[in-house]
Amino acid sequence: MSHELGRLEDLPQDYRDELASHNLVPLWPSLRGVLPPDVPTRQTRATHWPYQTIRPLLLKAGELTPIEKAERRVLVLANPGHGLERMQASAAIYLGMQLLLPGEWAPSHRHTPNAVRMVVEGTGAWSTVDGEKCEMVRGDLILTPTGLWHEHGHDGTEPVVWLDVLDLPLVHYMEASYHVNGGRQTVKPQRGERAYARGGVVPSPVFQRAHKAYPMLRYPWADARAALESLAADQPALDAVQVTYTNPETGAHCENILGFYALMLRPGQTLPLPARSPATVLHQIEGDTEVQVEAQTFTLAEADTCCAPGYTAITLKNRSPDQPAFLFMADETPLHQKLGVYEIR
Ligand code: 1HN
Repeated sequence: MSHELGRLEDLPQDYRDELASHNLVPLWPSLRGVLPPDVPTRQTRATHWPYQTIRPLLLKAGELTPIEKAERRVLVLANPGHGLERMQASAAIYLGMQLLLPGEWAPSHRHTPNAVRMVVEGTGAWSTVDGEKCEMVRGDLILTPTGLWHEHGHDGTEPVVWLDVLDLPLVHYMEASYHVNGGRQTVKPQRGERAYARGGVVPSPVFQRAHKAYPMLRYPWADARAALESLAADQPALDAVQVTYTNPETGAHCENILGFYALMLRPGQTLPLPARSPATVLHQIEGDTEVQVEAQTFTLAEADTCCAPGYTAITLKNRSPDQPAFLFMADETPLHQKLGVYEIR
């Protein structure tokens, strides 16, 4: 049972002033705020960012701001519950939509926050990560984990857009966020997605392994989609047709802080997801999904993105009676699990 605790105003002003002058604060007036009963207070609000709203504004940014003046030309998907200036989708997740125009180059740098890109639109762009040149195709997931050099270029003819997902809010909060600029990388002939394309059959440890923390950097959508279709076909009773993007050498999450997944909803399927402690981001790769988060309902059209706070149940419904829907999902599961605060309610 929680009872009322003393308030700051209950204390004499001269005592409060004296505490402050010595950099001291009484705990009891703030105790319930930092430790609320039963469920955490969340700033994260369920928020929907339709791509049809973002796209023209992002193309306008392409006219207004040359790449040299931006380095990364991004519109940040900011959660109003946190305040837009904080540029966070949830406590640990940053989201941005990035535009690269034909011929442009976003120069090489590395930084402590981990990033991934989910390719949304266009062909001809590439990201070179740690010397590996990764082609960018719609639905591909490309990792730029902590500390690895990365740069983006575009040899095609149409705008290319991708969704950036970073753990920047957390790393910044930890006072551990910084970057280093570098020169154009030398591309080495290596393609992790080919060596590791066949799940159970991986390069042998002694001979072929690169002994890198991140052996696979590009996860082609064609492979993730095929894995989902196989699962759905072979397990007709399976509700959650979902795959996790993992490190193929360890089976662990592919990055340290955020988790990444692809999900298939069968035609007309409704999928309830239990309330779990981590916040969740959903991005529609193909089809249309109705997303219900507490009292709110969003309809995700192709390339739309939304987020939901932790400790909240989510219900997904594929709106098509005859086509599957495919979603990309990002969440804070590895972070919560490593810190021991992960819960399913
Ligand atoms: C970054 O390095 C990229 O490399 C995109 O494309 C977005 C947002 C915050 C900090 C670093 C990129 C970023 C970022």
